[in-house]
Amino acid sequence: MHRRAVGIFVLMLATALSVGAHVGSSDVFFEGDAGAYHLYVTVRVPQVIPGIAEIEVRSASNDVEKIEIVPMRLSGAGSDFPPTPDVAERSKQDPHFFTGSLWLMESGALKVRVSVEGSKGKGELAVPVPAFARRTLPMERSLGGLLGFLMVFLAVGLVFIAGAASREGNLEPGETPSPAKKRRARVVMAITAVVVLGILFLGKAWWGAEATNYKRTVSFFKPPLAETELQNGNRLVIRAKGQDPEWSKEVNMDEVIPDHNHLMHLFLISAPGMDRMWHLHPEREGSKFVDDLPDIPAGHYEVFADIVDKAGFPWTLVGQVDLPQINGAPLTGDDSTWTGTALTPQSADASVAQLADGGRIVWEKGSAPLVANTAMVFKFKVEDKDGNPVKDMQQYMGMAGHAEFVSADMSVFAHIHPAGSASMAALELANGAPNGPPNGACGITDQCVMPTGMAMPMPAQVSPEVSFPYGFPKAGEYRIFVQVKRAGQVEAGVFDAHVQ
Ligand SMILES: [Cu+2]
Repeated sequence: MHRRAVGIFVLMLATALSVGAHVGSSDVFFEGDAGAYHLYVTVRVPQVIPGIAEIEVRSASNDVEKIEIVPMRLSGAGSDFPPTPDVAERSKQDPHFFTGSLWLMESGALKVRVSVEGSKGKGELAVPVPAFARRTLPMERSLGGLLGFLMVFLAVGLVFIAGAASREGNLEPGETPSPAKKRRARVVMAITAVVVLGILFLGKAWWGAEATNYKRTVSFFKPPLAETELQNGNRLVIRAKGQDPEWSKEVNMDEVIPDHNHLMHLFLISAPGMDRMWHLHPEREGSKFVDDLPDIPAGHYEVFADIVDKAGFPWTLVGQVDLPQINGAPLTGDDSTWTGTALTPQSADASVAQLADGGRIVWEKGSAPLVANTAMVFKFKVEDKDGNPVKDMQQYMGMAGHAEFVSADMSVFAHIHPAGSASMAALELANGAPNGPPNGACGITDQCVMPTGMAMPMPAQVSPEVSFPYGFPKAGEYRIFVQVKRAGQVEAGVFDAHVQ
């Protein structure tokens, strides 16, 4: 009952707000190692904060005996002193699967620490969780009616009880109250009514103050917009325009931190249809970002710009831009592009994407339908023109691949890596890099985040198989852009998916 009361209070205070990390896709998906144990972790972030996050952990091996989970701040004060962890419950049907619920008490850059015990000893990892309120949960009308009725009943009852106590409190049984006592009782009732009304008034004022205060603290999480401007024919300028004045105070664009080699990952996707896509890396100039665009046909483009603030909170700035024909510089560095056919519902669920050299990327999709709100592992195999696994795979920005999951209406945009949906910068912070992204240190997975401008060490072999843990947030048509690098060339396989 007490929990329910707290819940009602929280529901009433929560205010309407929307996305932060990614767009329309707030759950966190993760794949990585806790010591000797390979884990898949999903964190279902609550719609309101404070709220309950649902944690799902799947172990790849069957030697796990116990899993403990605890929420903490991602970095800074509080990140070293966790509360007592909860023990995740093992599924009776599936011994590899563990679940638990955690209260997230504050907004911002948090992490969930997962500790594993088993026959191979102990292991630990941390999954970054951007926590933010996303919607209003209005009070149900029936509940409001019931509470209103109870309030009136109690208030009126209190007045009558006070009157009766004064009038008949010290009468003998059977005795009738004197006119003087009746008069006094009426005065007591009037005073009680004034006091009760006063308490109700003060209560309403307190409630209103709390609600305003809550609104002020969470309104920070209104996502900033990407404001674009084209200068000198091919220079795109991107500014973050906070929808709330508090935003620019909280996120200083001068203090964003590099996330897999770049301060910003900019995606331009043609709309509607998504038949063209660019993945670019603008440079920062003061508090704005600029990019000298490559050749781009005239058209309408959706803009998604990923940045990570110094606390490790990932932001996707969203905007649109109408571009004239751009005659620009050739693509350089990590910049890449893809052109193909438009997304149509009929073309849904393709599992093979042809590459320019006759090779292809094959999505090992399996026969099961794609279902929303289900954690999945998306596996892709890169083959040469003879159907053999390619041997020329390289790291692309420190990883075997990058994938963008985009819904047909552009209301969902998620930039995913083999380690999952968390930004690489946040993963490094969560797992103990004290001063932001480390200098070439590798985190819990074998993916290394390198500071901007440093040469990437080329590992001997990058597997021609790349996988991404993710789950579609809602039903509909999606396009998945899978980007890999082969022999110095970035290639994209594009897959359309119908999600139930
Ligand atoms: Cu990426």
